[in-house]
Amino acid sequence: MERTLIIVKPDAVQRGLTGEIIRRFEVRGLRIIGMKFLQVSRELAEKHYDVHQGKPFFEGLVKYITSSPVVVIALEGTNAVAAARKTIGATRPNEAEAGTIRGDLALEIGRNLVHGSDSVENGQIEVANFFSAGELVSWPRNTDPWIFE
Ligand code: DAT
Ligand code: MG
Repeated sequence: MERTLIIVKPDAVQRGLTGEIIRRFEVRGLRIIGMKFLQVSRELAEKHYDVHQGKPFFEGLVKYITSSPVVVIALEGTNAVAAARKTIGATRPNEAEAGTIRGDLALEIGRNLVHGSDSVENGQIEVANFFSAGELVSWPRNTDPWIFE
């Protein structure tokens, strides 16, 4: 089953949008297998955003993600990566479709509320970066047969 890492970013937590954002993934049908509240360290932020090292926005991005607590969530599901990205919407909130998290709740790229893994491979890697094996719960959800064919 595919896995994706969701980060409810500092702006979302500060704005009281944590529940609203979790709700959207939950009602989509993705299964929560891990969740925790933490302040991201600089070291973990640099690892998570390694692909963006050297870009002009990198320093601001690290400052933003480490500035205040976040909620990290590991989700599982068929097509979990692509489904979560659709639910999140385009990176630039002004280009995100209405109905998506960013399209409904955000305005600017540096305050875009939520992270979702961008490939199946990165989903596995990012979940492992934020969760130890013991923090992930493999559980049969009673609604699974009504959501997964
Ligand atoms: P996404 O978060 O949609 O996966 P990404 O991986 O390309 O987008 O970039 C990670 C974050 O970095 C993104 O959420 C916001 C920030 N970012 C990306 N491109 C940027 C840019 N051109 N200017 C400022 N911030 C940017
Ligand atoms: Mg990305």
